[in-house]
Amino acid sequence: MQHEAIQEIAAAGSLETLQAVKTRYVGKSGLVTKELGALGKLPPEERRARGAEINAVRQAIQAALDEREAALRREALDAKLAGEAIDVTLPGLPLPAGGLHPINRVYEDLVNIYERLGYAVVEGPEVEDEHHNFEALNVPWYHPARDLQDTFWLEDGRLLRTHTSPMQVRYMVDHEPDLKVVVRGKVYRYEATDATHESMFHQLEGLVVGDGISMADLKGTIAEMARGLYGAGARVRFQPSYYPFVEPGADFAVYWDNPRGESKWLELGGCGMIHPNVFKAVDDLREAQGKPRVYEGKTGFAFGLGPERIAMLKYKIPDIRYFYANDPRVIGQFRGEL
Ligand code: FA5
Repeated sequence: MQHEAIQEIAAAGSLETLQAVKTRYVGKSGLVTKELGALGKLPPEERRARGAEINAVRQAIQAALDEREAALRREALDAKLAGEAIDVTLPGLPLPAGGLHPINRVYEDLVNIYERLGYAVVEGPEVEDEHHNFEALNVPWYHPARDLQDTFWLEDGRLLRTHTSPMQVRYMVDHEPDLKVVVRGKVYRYEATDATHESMFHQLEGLVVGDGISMADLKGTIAEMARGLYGAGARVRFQPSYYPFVEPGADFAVYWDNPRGESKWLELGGCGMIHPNVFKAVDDLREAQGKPRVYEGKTGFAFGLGPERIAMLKYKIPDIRYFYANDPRVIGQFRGEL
């Protein structure tokens, strides 16, 4: 019986089978247990020897059971660990990586330059009212300059801002001079699109107000930006221009000079010295809110430019409409480069 039991124990491939073997031999009504129970029927002189014999068998079986159980538990644990192990030598699965849109990259470059110069950076509402977008910027309803900017009107009389300049007004109403701020955000114009014009595009607006701010400060600031974008040798050009909210006004271009021979003047935006009528409109709005009039007699400059132009040259994108057409082949080129 011992021999059979040991064989069955060795053959038990699982803890369940082993448990069944255990029950059959040493369980309450197992074979060994029964033998022990039968001892009482033996004559007393045989009982002692037979008892010792059966006990030895029981101990041998029990020892084999314990050993097998430990082995089976070890195997189960090993198998579990092996199943959970991570093979660090396997090649990883490629994960699709995102990337920054080229316009946001240009914005980051620009904002870094202005933050270094101590400017605050803000955004502002894309849905504007007529007063902030036009009137307060010295563009009354009858003014021919309104024709320069065709506007998307909302049914409630508001509009999609046609430039970031209304934020000049909002920022001055909320802050007292001296101040330096750049505004980033989307603007909208109702116009036919072509390779360099979109109906939704972006602007970066700059505004500096204080005492004795001059055109020289404006030119120095634009030149500093150009150097930040295109390196120490960057050149800037100013040409007289007209915007109702500045006097004098100018358009500025930077010389894009690179070793691949793609050098050219890049018309970037408009700028000028803040028109006194804008300061007056700001003080009127402040007064209506119970704030002191603090802009009369101040001087300042503003500028506004389109980051699309910079991005088109920098990333060799020939048509502005590619930026927003959601063609994955365009945006996909910027994947993973953060
Ligand atoms: C303005 O929008 C003025 N607010 C800029 C300004 C600010 C002048 C402060 C003076 C003081 P303009 O309409 O020229 O100006 O637009 C400024 C820049 O936006 C342009 O130089 C150009 O880079 C970009 N831009 C204008 N229209 C479009 C368009 N349809 N698509 C893409 N970029 C455009």
